[in-house]
Amino acid sequence: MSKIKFYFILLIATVVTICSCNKDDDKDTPNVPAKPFAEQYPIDSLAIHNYLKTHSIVVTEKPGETADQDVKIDAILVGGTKPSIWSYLNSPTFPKLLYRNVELHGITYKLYYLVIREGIKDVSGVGGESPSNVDAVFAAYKGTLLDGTVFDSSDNGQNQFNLDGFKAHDGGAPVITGWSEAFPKFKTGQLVSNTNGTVAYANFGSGMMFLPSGLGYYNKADTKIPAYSPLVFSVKLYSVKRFDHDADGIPSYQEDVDPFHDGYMYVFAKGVENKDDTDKDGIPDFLDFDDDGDGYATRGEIKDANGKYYPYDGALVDDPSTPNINETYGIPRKYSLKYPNLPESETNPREPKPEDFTDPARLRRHLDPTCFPPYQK
Ligand SMILES: [Ca+2]
Ligand SMILES: [Ca+2]
Ligand SMILES: [Ca+2]
Ligand SMILES: [Ca+2]
Repeated sequence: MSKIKFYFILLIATVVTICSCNKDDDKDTPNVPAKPFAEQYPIDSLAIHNYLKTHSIVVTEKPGETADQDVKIDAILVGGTKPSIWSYLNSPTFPKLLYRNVELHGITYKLYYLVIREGIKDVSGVGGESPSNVDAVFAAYKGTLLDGTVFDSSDNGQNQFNLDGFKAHDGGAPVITGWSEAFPKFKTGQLVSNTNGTVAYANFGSGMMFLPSGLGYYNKADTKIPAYSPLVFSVKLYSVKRFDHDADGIPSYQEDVDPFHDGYMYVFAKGVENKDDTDKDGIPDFLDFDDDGDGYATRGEIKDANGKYYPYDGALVDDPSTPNINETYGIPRKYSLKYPNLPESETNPREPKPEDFTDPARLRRHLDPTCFPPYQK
């Protein structure tokens, strides 16, 4: 079976299931019957709001050590004066409590997340990257229930968590929906050491997620997590692994083609509008090997005259080994109709000016169904 088909079947099969993140074997604890989501969510929402208003945090600052950005959560006692997590709501400085709306299960979840520290880019351009909801992350985390019970944690930073809603693949484990919805709001740092299986990162993003049970395990129970438990995670986002689900040469996160490039891509039922589906065939671009539906595979449409793939946005430096290609050009707009048989080259005097590579608002040619692919017969 082709890789593309494999991925697509996986997605259809699992897109609305709730996966687990290192969940313990739950054979001994039967699941309780599933309630309507619209019935459970208001209960969770109230509990989460109450939690945010009655708990405070202390963050460990130990750069270079595993404990850096560990979060200690304390209940605020009556008369206590510590700032609640809620006091950081929309704060102009970090920590910042923010939320995003997640449309799922026929309701709108308000997913709160706290950005304690924003991951930053270093001088060489590493770090400060956000995963999309279909990438994988390397992260440390600690999961607690609202009563403070710790049900799971990992701080070695070597486990890969796939946010994409598929079953395990490419060395990563699937995660609960809330992780896929919240991790894109955090940013990565830089690997500074990797000795004897212990990794250390600097400048990584850290924070917390407050998940209603519908974005967690819902009615699935185990010995540590009762059914219908809202979940609190403190997280450290170390690094991101990008996928190219449809193997068309464009990483999935760059197939996030809605006008806002919001970092989220979904598969919807046919007939439901999907802003990340260029040709509206029901298959979003990140799973569609012919994004514009013109009968030519995207993979062939993003090659230059020498059969080399254009980088999506253009590389930082021009590769000196390919004198006829300027790698700082991303995938161009429609191929020149004036000189349809000439390679793009900044050295060829007959070559049209490369303005069609540089306009950031250009419609790249693999997304333009009127663009005849120059290198395919
Ligand atoms: Ca792709
Ligand atoms: Ca999107
Ligand atoms: Ca499509
Ligand atoms: Ca095409």
